[in-house]
Amino acid sequence: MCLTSASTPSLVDRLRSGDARALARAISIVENRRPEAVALLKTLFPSTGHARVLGLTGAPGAGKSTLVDQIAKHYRKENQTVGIIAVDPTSPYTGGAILGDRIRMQDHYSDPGIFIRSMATRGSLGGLARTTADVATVLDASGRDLIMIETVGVGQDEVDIVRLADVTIVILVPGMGDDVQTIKAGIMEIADIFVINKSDREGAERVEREIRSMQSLDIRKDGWTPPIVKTVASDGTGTKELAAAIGNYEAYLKNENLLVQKNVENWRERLIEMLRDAMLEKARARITDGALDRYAVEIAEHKRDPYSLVEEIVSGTAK
Ligand SMILES: Nc1nc2c(ncn2[C@@H]2O[C@H](COP(=O)(O)OP(=O)(O)OP(=O)(O)O)[C@@H](O)[C@H]2O)c(=O)[nH]1
Ligand SMILES: [Mg+2]
Repeated sequence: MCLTSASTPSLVDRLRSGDARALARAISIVENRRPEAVALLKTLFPSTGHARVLGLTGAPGAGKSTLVDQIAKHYRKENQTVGIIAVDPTSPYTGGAILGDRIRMQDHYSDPGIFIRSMATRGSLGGLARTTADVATVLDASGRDLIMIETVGVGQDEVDIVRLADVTIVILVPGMGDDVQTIKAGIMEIADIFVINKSDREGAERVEREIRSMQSLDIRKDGWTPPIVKTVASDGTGTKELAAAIGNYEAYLKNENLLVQKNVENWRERLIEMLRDAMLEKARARITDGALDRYAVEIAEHKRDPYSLVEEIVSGTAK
């Protein structure tokens, strides 16, 4: 791939001008960790930092995609361009259900102001959180005003993924038994805004009470009390209120100068992760598959100890 070329507009130029095909191609390069991915990200990085990033997480079927759709439409009316990343870490497939989801959603968006990408790769190289962050970087460089990341809230992966968002929205629904208790504590803690979707169903008040009682036990160190917004994503009820809540939190972040702090913390984590990947890659490059097998046999037979071996590999003296 040619990143810069005098004659034809380069991928980067086309991407920056908002070309959806160039965007899709750049995302594939990054997602698949192709050899040119790092060069591409280096070139794009200076043009990033302008998009607002919303993270939305919640149980399977909570209505995340439907809500994302409503939020996208809302901001499109304000002429903002939108990029959506739908991540499903629970799915081992890159196709299947989520691909159906993507086709359904993309169909729906004849509007070029909305770009949607699905990712469902548990085995993705370099970790799903990192890949998502890099895909968000590409969307940001393409000039999208708003990036939304939708992920199923089931574990650490989601916590890592939504950490890169400026605003994190946790979506709950009524009628799941002991609703709030069944949601992983880690997910509850990351909410900047709670949404009770499917509020047309019985039990929305109960969920609200549960969130409130949980909040009364735990005051956030930044002093923000996450508001609770009730929505019916399937008919758009509550979208305006949600957008207002998002705006309020963004204003709060700005006034308190918390956005910079959040970004610094996020980059600290990401840097460590990037370093870990880079070091591991370097170490792996030094070991052939055959050598790895031989080392494993030698350790299993107690002919050498793994602690010294690791030190030797790191220092490049392993034999
Ligand atoms: N009654 C009701 N149904 C809703 C509401 N919001 C979404 N739904 C329906 O719930 C189902 C799941 O919605 P999705 O938006 O696909 O949910 P999701 O959380 O994205 O699902 P996954 O991505 O598969 O985890 C769909 O049939 C929606 O039409 C709502 O507010 N009320
Ligand atoms: Mg969905």
